[in-house]
Order: sequence, then C-alpha cells, then structure tokens
Amino acid sequence: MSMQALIDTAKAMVADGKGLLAMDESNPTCNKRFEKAGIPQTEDARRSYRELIVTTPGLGEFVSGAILYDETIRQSRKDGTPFVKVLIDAGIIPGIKVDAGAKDMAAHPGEKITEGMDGLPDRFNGYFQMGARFAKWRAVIAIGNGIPSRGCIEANAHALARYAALCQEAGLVPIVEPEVLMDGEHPLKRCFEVTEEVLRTVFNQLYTQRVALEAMILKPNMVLPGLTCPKQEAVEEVADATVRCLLRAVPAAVPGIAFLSGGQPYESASARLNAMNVKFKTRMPWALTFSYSRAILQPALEIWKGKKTQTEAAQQALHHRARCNSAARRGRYTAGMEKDMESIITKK
Ligand code: 5MM
Repeated sequence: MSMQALIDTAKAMVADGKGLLAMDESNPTCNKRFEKAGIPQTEDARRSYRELIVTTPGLGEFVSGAILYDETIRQSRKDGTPFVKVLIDAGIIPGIKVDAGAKDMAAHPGEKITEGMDGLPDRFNGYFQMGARFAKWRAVIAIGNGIPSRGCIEANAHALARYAALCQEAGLVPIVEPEVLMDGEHPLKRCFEVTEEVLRTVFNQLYTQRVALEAMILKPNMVLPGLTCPKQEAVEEVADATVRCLLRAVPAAVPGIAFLSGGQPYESASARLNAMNVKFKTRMPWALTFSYSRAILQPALEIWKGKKTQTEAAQQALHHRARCNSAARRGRYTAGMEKDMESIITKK
C-alpha cells in the first residue's frame, strides 16, 4: 500500500459532512451496556445489534468509516453477507480496534497502560485481508490527585506511536486515541493542561517513531470540566478551550481530528462539535469531526432493547444522531433538529 493510498484513506475518513462510527466496544463493554438495557449478553444478540447498525438505511451519507471489534469484523448479516461487505456497499470504510485494553500500570497506582502490541504486524495483515483500511488504539489518562504522572503519559504515548508506525507499515491508517477521562471534580483548566501535555508528548513520540502525520487521524477528548466539577462551562467556552488546546499541540500536517464523546450527553456532543466548526472553521488547519460511540449509538440501543420489532425505530434513532453529528461537522447543527427524535420516540 503506497503512502498516497494511506493519505487518500485518511482524507476520506474526514470528508466533508462525515465522521466515524465507533462500534468497537469489546465484548465486556458491549455486555455491560446490554445488561443495563435488559438485553441478553450473547454472541447472537451482539451480532443482531451490529446488523441493526450496519444495515441502517442512509448511514453512508453521514458516516465515512466504522470502527469494528475483532468479533464484529468476522460476523455477517443473517443472510450470510459479511458485515465488511455490507459497510463497503454502503460507502463506509471498515476499520478495526487493535488494542487489548487499558490495564493497571505497574508502580503507577490509579493509572492505566494500554496493552496489545504482541503479534501486531500479523494481526494487521489479517485485518487488511479481511478488508479493514484503518485501525484504532486507545490510551486512557485519568486526572486525579497527583495524576497523571509523566511515566504514564510517556509510556502510553510511546505505545500509541509504535502502534501507529506498525499500522502504516501494514497499509492501514492509524487512529491515535489518547483519551483524557472526564471523571473527576477538576475544572476545565486542568483538563486543558493535561490534554495539552498529553498531545504534545504523543506528537513528539509520533515524530520520533517516524509516523507520517499526513496519514493518520487523531481521536482526542474535548477539553471539558470534570463530570462532578461544580462549574460546568457553556458550549462556546468548551469549544474555545478545545480548539485553543488543539491549535497549540496538533501539527497542521494531520488531516483530521475526530473526537470521542467520552460519556457526554449526546446533544452536548453535537452542540460542542458544531460550535467549534461554526467559530473556527476558517482558522483550523485540520478537519474537525466525530468518532462517537455512546453519543451516536446509545439512543438506538435503548430503543432496540434486543427486540426485533424495535429494529426500525432504533435505526431511525441512529440515523438521526448520525445526521445531527454530520450537521455539526459542517457547523449546521441546531437544537431544533432534535425535534425529529421526539417523533421517533413517540412512535416506538
Ligand atoms: C472512548 O471510547 C471510544 C469512543 O467512545 P465514546 O464516544 O462512547 O467515548 C470508543 O471507540 C471506545 O474505544 C470503545 O468503545 C472501547 O471499548 P472498550 O470495550 O475497549 O473499552
């Protein structure tokens, strides 16, 4: 795979009006979400849920790529059509999460290091053969008393950069996801400082490991106050802080930044992305879009509840959130768009 092909894929992933759908929850995470919604935690239920997602009519208008999980990339529609083919036919690029999750970090209480480097080149080759054209690796950074430590930030940044270099070598575009968690009482200013330090460290490592910045996508958190911080800034303040932080730390060679939602209410995730694109569109060197999981899928999951009869309403809910986030990608989202969701909920 030539470097130009990687660059073209990266550009297509952040094409105008489009963003990424993160349907890469591992089985334990998916099962936890199913349990909450009263859905059986079986492979068949997970397959049905993923079928509902990939067969949502019109999804390709708003979604450029879908991040899959190892189980999902091997699954098929009930009629035997592989999900990868269903996605490609819908104009959606298949991608794959390759990390093995964030585990407790030795000698760093309260901090995590992402694992999954073993055998990565072979796994990349296998996923490429299956049709994946990009991959994702997530590092998790917590804010708390005395954390994050330099040790944690550096180890995670190094792993992200090694993964990204191997990924490009295998012909896949790396999504580099350093997530600063929202949990905690810290103010927005603290999230800003930590996010800036993390991003600077990550880009240093990406440079050291010779990753082509033109052929990658960054998937960061927005700059937000901690979930339990008494002061919760307005949409515009979050947008200002986030873009200011990114402008300081993310090189212009990166084609696109696709945010994770991190547990934000889904309407806030749309409104904040929209505000950034409205106010800063002409000043940002990269495309700014979404790579949401919960903020795009949660309403559909809650409507579906594992019932076949709810499939169409759930697909409408997913289509709705994808449409809202696509509008936010263009700076054309309005709170009024949410009215369409009310009619979906009334119908169910
Ligand atoms: C942060 O999580 C990523 C984005 O999801 P949200 O928009 O809900 O924050 C997401 O891609 C995440 O990496 C996967 O759902 C992770 O699942 P596991 O099971 O690996 O935690």
